[in-house]
Amino acid sequence: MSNVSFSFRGNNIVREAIHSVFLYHAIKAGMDMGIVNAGQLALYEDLPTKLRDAVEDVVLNRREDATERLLDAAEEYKGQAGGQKAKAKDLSWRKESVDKRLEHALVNGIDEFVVADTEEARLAASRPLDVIEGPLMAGMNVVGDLFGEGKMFLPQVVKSARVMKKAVSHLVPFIEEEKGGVIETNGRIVMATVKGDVHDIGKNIVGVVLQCNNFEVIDLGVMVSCEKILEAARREKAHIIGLSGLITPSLDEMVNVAGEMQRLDFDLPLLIGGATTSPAHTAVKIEPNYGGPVIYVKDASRAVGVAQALTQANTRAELISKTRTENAKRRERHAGKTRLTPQVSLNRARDNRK
Ligand code: B12
Repeated sequence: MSNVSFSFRGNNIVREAIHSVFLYHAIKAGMDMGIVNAGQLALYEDLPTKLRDAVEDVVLNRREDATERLLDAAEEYKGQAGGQKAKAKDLSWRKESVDKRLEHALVNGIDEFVVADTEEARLAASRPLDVIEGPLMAGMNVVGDLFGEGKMFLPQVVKSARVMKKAVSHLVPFIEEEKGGVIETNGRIVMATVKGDVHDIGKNIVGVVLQCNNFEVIDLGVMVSCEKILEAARREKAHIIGLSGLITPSLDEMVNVAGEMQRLDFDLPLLIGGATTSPAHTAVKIEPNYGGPVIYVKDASRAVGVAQALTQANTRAELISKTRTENAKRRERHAGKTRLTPQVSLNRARDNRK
């Protein structure tokens, strides 16, 4: 990547802006591989408008005088530290609310203050888990949106994930502390991120929270094949299987796991979670493949209630039948959506007006 900005050697702010603008447009135009220095990459969204416009004029060859204008703009930044370094020194964001500071740290991959800020948020929250499901998840959603829009790049998301993991590991002991002294296990859960998917932050949080509520969690890790998951469930005599998935292909893999559970005569409840999963997909695509209970779980807090209800004789049947009814309703609604009667023309519709 750095080749495209070589003529601006010594002016790191401009070089980083060129990298970021180039990547943003090249990826949109179909580029699917590049070698970048993640430490020398500005956030497209954060580039000063004047500089971004000047760089875009050059990269996209938008105007005759683009070169002169970029050379002029570059003068302003000569000799200054690169964007990332300058940014690290600019601490004005430290004056914002703690939620905003956590978001800033996640988006910019800054781990320096994240433990202190997470602690501040924890002290203000009623439960440590609220910090994860509140500001930290909100911050990761901003990261996800910027990434989805092509304004953040994978190396930057990796940095965000590291910051998130640091925040979560600060909170884990406090989540564990809430557990109290009870040792008796509520049940055994085999959890995995499905084959092809590497996302594990959410799954790990769910695992910790379940353990803190006296569930024995057998975490098989990420990219786990269906065979391994089902083998482990049989071997460990699990009471529940939990699948996590965050990318679209994982949705199909979950359908596959459900089908295999049916084929191999499983009857364990199957919990479905992760950012791309949904109640609708669970009801429409996954449940019809498996005769056992299939339950979509939105977050770690809800996972505990669902797991408890499933492992207690007096609540199990009710939860299962409630979920089946809800899933059936979702399927009906979905079928209604696809069974659209052919649309009439605008004039016909107007004629039909009463
Ligand atoms: C961090 C991140 C990464 C990190 C992951 C690091 C790690 N160790 O996990 C890295 C950089 C490695 C990464 C890689 C990729 N990512 Co990514 N990533 C994200 C991001 C920004 C945040 C995910 C996260 O950790 N969220 C915070 C946690 C706490 O939330 P959560 O996982 O949803 O978990 C909660 C609930 O869902 C639930 N839950 C989760 N699992 C389970 C399981 C059970 C059983 C239960 C009950 C509940 C439950 O409880 C949790 C806590 O409440 C998301 C965006 C987003 N908004 O989610 C994109 C996102 C998921 N990634 C995306 C993509 C495209 C990718 C890549 C394909 C990019 C690429 N081109 O290579 C690769 C995937 C590679 C692969 N094969 O898997 C897309 C997926 C789009 C899609 N529909 O397919 C997203 C949505 C970003 C986007 N908007 O485009 N990514």
